[in-house]
Amino acid sequence: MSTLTEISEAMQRGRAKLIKTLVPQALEEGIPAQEILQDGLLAGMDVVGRKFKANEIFVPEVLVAARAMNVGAELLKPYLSEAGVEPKGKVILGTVKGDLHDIGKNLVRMMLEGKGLTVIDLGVDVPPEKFIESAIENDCKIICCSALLTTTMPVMGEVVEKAVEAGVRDKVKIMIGGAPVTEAFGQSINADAYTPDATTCAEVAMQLLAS
Ligand code: B1M
Repeated sequence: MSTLTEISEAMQRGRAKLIKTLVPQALEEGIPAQEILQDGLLAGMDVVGRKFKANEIFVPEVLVAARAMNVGAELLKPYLSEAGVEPKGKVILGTVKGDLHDIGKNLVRMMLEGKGLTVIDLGVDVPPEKFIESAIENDCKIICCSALLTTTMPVMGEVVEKAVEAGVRDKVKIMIGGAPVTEAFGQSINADAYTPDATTCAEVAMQLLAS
């Protein structure tokens, strides 16, 4: 069995300790960090997601898988970041109110930091006004919102509305993403950018800061 398959299977079983051994092993084998993330950790998480949907596994199993995912992602962090980059700007990041999913958000954070951006991570379950208050307080030009539930996606629209109400809509770019989010949804709420994954999010954030 290849190390990537082993990582995917360890992820599915939530074996964080095994992930701690397998990820460095894969790196030693010369497998690129991005491949370990995509074809090992995320491939395993994908199976977890499908089983969760089919009621084959339940919240506790998903939580241990999520813990294993975070352990693996932390190990890859230095390899996914560009070494020695100078701070290039500040970004507010959070998962919107009502939503506790943070694995994707944490990956977004990792990629933004990898580009040399300072990330103010507000965590999960973040009310719309908190995004705006923090952006004003910290003089941030970008707000990044993550949502994983169709029921919490609309909160991203509220973030845009709160920015208008606070009179800062022209000073701050609002970026959105998360599995159920689409380009069309982004346009419907007047977000500045929708990106499908963490890497693209970091690239677009850099472009927006330069514009
Ligand atoms: Co939840 N959950 N969950 N869950 N969970 C989903 C999202 C679901 C699709 C599962 C399913 O049914 N197939 C489903 C949502 C259905 C829907 O709304 N249509 C669901 C549900 C229903 C629920 C609960 C309601 C279940 C319940 O209690 N009955 C509940 C809600 C709790 C809440 O938030 N209030 C719940 C709870 C949980 C756990 C706590 C058990 C756990 C979260 C643990 C944690 O995050 N610490 C969990 C998990 C792990 C999942 C699945 C299995 C995996 C999500 C994940 O981390 N994926 C998920 C099924 C799935 O997505 N296949 C599911 C890996 C992660 C890297 O991907 O977050 O999509 P993702 O991030 C991607 C991109 O989306 C993008 O970048 C990343 C990749 O590079 N991205 C951005 C993310 N944010 C971005 C922001 C950007 C740009 C890109 O710009 C700012």
